This record gives sequence, C-alpha cells and structure tokens, in this order.
Amino acid sequence: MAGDTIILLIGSRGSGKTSFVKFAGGIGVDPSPTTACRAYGIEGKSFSSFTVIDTPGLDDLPSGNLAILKDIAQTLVTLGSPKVTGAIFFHRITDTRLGGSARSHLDIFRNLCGDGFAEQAAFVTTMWNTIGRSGLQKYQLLESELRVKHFSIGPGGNASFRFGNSRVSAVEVLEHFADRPARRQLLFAEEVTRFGSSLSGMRKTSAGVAVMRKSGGGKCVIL
Ligand SMILES: Nc1nc2c(ncn2[C@@H]2O[C@H](COP(=O)(O)OP(=O)(O)OP(=O)(O)O)[C@@H](O)[C@H]2O)c(=O)[nH]1
Ligand SMILES: [Mg+2]
Repeated sequence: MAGDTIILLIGSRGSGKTSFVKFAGGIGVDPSPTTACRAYGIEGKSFSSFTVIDTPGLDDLPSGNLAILKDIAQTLVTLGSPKVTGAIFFHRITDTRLGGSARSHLDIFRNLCGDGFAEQAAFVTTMWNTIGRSGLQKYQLLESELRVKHFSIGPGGNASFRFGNSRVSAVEVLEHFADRPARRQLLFAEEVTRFGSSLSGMRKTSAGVAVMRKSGGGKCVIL
C-alpha cells in the first residue's frame, strides 16, 4: 500500500466518505454502505501518494461505535501500526439540525484526533450539488455557523471544504494535506499501540471514553 501520509475518514452514515474516495481515485471502491474499514492508495499529479482509510458511518449506539473503533484499530495494526497524520470529518450540509448523534460523532472525532492536531484535521461538507440556487444562501449561513461553533478540534484553526462531488474537489482537499508538516500523530493511533486493538483496549482510548460517555456512564450492551 503506497502512501506515507495516512488520512482517516470519519462521519455519520451516508455523509459521503466513500464517494470522496471514489472521486479521489480509489481503485475498487464499493459505492454501497460501508460495513468495514478499508485502506485505499491514492495517487495524484499534484501530490505524492496517500493512504486513505474509509470507515463505516458512525452509529447512534455506543456498541456499534466501539465496534467501528476496533475495526479502525485492527486496520492500523494490519497496515503495520503506521503513523496517521491526517483526519477528515464529513458532514452533509443538508443535515440542518445538528442533533445529538451528530454532536456525539463530532465529539468522537475530536477524541480520535487529540490535542494539537487541528492543523492536520479538516471538515468536509457534502451534498452541495443537491442545493438549488435559491437555497444556497441559507446553507452558506449554516456552513459559517458550523465552522464557528462546531468544526473545531482545538486551537490552531481547522480547514473546512465544500465537497463538489468531483475529482477536482477531492484533489483540492487532499492537496491540503500534501505540504502539511506532520507534526503530530493521531492520538487514537498512539493509543492503539499502547492499549491494543481489542474491545477492552478500545474502552481505554479517548475516543472509546467519548463513545461510552454517550452510553450513560459505562454501560454498554455488547461488553
Ligand atoms: N448529490 C450528492 N450525492 C452524494 C454526495 N456525497 C455522497 N452522495 C451520495 O450519497 C450516498 C451516500 O454516500 P456515501 O459516499 O456512500 O456515504 P458514506 O459516508 O460512505 O456512507 P456509509 O458508508 O454508509 O457511512 C450515495 O448514494 C452517494 O452517491 C454529494 O456530495 N452529492
Ligand atoms: Mg461508505
């Protein structure tokens, strides 16, 4: 698998992660809902190669999200416990209410990234091409609000992109990561090295703690 820079894709179900990989040039991309993590090598003219890890859409249930964390951890172990130096959160701009599950997914994303990772993270809003001209202003305002109030994982400022459902748009997002000094490693990848990739290991990671917080203080059906 080519690609020194490894980027993790995170988001709710149907937020556009796999479509992004398809437009970015991933080979053998399955357009149906993603049920397991998969790493894709992406080559580009304007950047050296990347490895992008596509993940299943985050769930509403803590048990489902812990299983996704375990899958991500095992994918990292299979890849040889690489350094993950980029992460992207996907959000459908047409999801106008940032309800409980979207907030908890953002919380999981922040905890996967860890402190000091803001410059290496990006937020991508999708479904812009489904919005007619008359509705555009409303969604532009919503996007500004999301950027100011929610699309932050800490000091340093996060990049935010509108995905235009095209190769050009996917490349624009990837170029952001191309010349970025990889100062830090994704916190979750460090924690997998420390705690392992079992379900009990997942509960010790910051993202696992964020998942369990949603379950109301440590009760989780599958454990
Ligand atoms: N029109 C439009 N459709 C999109 C866009 N992004 C994704 N879609 C469509 O939305 C559906 C879900 O997209 P996916 O890329 O599979 O979403 P996902 O985040 O990988 O979904 P899960 O794997 O279930 O988590 C597919 O039918 C896509 O073709 C977009 O920007 N515009
Ligand atoms: Mg998918």
